[in-house]
Amino acid sequence: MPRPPDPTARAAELRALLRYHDHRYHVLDAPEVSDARYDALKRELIDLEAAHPQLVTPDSPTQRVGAAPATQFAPVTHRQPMFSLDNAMSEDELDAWVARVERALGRPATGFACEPKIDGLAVSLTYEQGRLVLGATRGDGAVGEDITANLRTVGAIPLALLGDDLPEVMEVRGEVYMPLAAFEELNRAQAEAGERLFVNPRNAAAGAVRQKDPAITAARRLSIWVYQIGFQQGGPSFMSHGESLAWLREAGFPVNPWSRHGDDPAAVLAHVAHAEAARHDLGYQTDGVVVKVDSLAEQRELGFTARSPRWAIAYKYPPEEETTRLLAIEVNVGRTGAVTPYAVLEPVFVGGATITNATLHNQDEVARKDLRVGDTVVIRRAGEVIPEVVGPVPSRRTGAEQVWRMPENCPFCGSPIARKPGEAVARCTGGFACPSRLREYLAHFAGRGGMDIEGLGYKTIDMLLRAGLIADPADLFSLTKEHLISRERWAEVSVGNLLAAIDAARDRPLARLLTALGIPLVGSTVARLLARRFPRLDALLAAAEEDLSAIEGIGPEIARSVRAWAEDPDNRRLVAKLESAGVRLSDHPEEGVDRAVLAGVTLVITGTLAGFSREQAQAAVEDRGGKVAGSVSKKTTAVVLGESPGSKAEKARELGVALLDEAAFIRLLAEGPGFLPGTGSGGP
Ligand code: JCF
Repeated sequence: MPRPPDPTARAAELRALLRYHDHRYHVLDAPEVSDARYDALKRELIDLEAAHPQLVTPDSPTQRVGAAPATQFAPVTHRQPMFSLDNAMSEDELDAWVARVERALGRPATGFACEPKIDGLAVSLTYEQGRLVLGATRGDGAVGEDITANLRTVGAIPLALLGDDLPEVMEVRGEVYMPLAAFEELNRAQAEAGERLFVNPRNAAAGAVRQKDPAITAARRLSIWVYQIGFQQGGPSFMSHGESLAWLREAGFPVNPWSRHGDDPAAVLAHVAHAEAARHDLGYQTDGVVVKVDSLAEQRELGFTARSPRWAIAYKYPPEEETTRLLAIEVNVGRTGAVTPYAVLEPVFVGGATITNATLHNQDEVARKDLRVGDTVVIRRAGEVIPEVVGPVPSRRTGAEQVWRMPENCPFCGSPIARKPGEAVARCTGGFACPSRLREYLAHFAGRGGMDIEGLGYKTIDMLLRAGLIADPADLFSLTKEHLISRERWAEVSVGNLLAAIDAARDRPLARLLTALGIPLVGSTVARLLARRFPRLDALLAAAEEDLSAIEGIGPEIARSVRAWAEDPDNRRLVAKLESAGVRLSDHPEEGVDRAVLAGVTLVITGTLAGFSREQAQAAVEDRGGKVAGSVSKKTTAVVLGESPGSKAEKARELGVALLDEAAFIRLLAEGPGFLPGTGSGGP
């Protein structure tokens, strides 16, 4: 009888087998075993590790979904910035790029690397000694988010690299995407569950990698194509981009098989045409071809602009158009009462997504395009852009098409729809009595930039409206446990959470309340300017137009809009009701920091601060009357240096601009710039 194998050896063997089959399946697209056989191997390893927990290694294929749900993602400063690419929107622009490269090099590039541009999400994967230690989003290119736990669930991402000459550290970049088949299945499941559909695979993938719970990411069946080595320490060195891709493939990464070398621009164009013709048969979305100068020596010679490498360009496919039928024109009523027509279309697949609706913006737009119900219409989608109805195809008209008119009454509440002379938008006059307007208003009021009431999304709003519990936003604050308990899916805990979240919203800073109120033209930036000058709502609403437009950053149009809002009796009633519901209508003195202490000061912040997020640091400066700029110039008062600062620090040194560490920044917030060299009274 054969002896049972030593568990340590068998675990190692199983891990090797699973890794081998993962690679065959995800990277080579050539599985050798059935799913059942693969599952049996995995089961055996899981059981073995359960019996001998000391055998579990972090890179074991059983450890992909391991981490507990994240509450938030930690920031990650990229060791090398993750640049985005310049676009070429036509062959002429591609030619122009080739010419720029030739001019910069003083000779033609020796060759090009072409690869499909994947419409997904750029991520960075860091391997130390061949083990995956960090996975991050691109973020703003300098700082991304740590999504390691989620990326570990992506089967195509190797947890351990193959080969001997592995670098000590290697950062690899790629595009995570959702294959079309997975996307369609996901949306089918969403539809069955009565959940919202994802608009396209890119959005679905973006949502999946930012899940708090890695188990959800795992269920979304993402994949990756790897396209670039970033930071590297030790290991092989490469002469060309193509060589580095070949090495990545050997190490176990999925590298797109459509990657090709082109000797000259003609070969590049031929490949672009070839890839474009095949783009809809790939099983995933591409939106162009990335062309890179292949030689790494030439890449180094070319270098970077402020935004992107000079040695690469993204050639984008032209927008895609389809025709379909305009079945009807219906209207939405938004949070300001604006009535917006939209096209109801016979579903059509264009630009990688099925389109059923498209906004028509306003009445005049429908007339200008001469759209008639029943028309055959051209639909265009360009990349990320929302679908657009380009216009009718008049030659396809039968004569049965109907000219559309704005309805006289709101389809949601029956109130008259009115349009002020000189305005493009028509509005429902029903106020909060209009259920559509109230619903949208509440969603905005409770939303992120506004009162930020956690858990109060459309689902809950719909429940509250259906139950007749709220007739205006202030009614939220008089909800009680008795109102909510034992409604479908509402139990003790969920009710308690919602009421606590609503209660917490009574105490928001004035700027948030102002944003939440939905005054036309008042977004969070304008709201902050208004609240800084008028820390009390009553004073703000009583202020004359001239006083408002005297605030820096507020023009006459915004001033007029605030005045008009303040004079509307419905709005006055709402404010009074919010006040009696205990909502705070003024800023606390501690929120009323010295709002002029940084007047005239312009700061640039670079690197990561320990005690502030970027937004917090910027808000702290702006709350004190200062400005935060994106780049260093002679006008910069000082540059604040966080952890791992970028090139802005060097620029500051060059220009002789003061550099502040975090402690000095905190002092600056408290005291103003008096202590800085060159800004003291009487200083040069
Ligand atoms: O597929 C892509 N979206 C893609 C993006 C491919 C590349 O080769 C890229 C990229 C972004 C930056 N290369 C760089 C350098």
